[in-house]
Amino acid sequence: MKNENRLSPDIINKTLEKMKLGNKLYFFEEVTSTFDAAQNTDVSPGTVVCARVQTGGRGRLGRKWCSSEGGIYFSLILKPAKDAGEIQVITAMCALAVQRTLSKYISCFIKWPNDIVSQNGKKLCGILSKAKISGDEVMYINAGIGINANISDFDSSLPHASSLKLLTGSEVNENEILCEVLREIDICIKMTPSEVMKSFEKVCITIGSQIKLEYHCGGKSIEGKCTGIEPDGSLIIQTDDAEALRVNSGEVSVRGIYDYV
Ligand code: BT5
Repeated sequence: MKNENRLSPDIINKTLEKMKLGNKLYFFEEVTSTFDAAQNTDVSPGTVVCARVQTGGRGRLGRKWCSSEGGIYFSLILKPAKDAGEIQVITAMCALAVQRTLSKYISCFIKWPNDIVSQNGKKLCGILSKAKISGDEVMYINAGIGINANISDFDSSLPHASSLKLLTGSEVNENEILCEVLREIDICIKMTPSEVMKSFEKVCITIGSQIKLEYHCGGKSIEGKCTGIEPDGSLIIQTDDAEALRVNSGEVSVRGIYDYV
């Protein structure tokens, strides 16, 4: 990879100098997960904890996040306005910011609730937000974002994964992408939750699709058509028996009827 395209803490620091988000950057060559690194670091709202490689990158429900060199792995520390319930909106806001950034490179969409996928349904980014809670208080929300920027190959166990480099045929500048995502988050953060969700809906590939909801508890699955998203980020599903369901990302995973998207 060309040196100028690799993550560089000096370049990131210089670019983010005047911004609230990213005002404090912790950069690591390798961590287990940026969630762990953030736990062991003195973080405040706006802090970014970024790593070139994660040896134990995490997805939802104990899934693994492949974090080899060429990806952009970071946690952004955000202070929520009210409570942990906002976590769904924060994830949506980050997804919107990443979709807006990556669409400058390639046509891409949001797959509810936390994936950015290319036109041909390949996953380019995953987002996982966690609340740090002390007693009754939410201390902060850690928005963890992994973007497949310059990864050259993926394990055969990840047939739905791809990277910007693989899909566009050229390397991308990781510093530009990280800084642009933070700039976009800074814009989205000033929007109301319903404004975020309206913009989210416009680029969400799940809406209007026939999908399968896989419940995390009990192994139940239901098919239906996704008709929209509530201002709190919940998905609205119309099932064949005319009953509209509302589900949140803690309850279900979404699959296409025939494929991943
Ligand atoms: C996610 O989970 O998509 C959330 C990923 C969050 C990663 C960031 S990186 C910075 C921060 N620190 C961390 O440790 N994590 C966060 P989920 O929706 O559960 O998707 C996980 C699934 O995506 C896996 O089970 C694989 O099938 C697939 N997968 C794993 N690595 C991938 C990759 N690099 N690209 C595309 N798909 C991947």
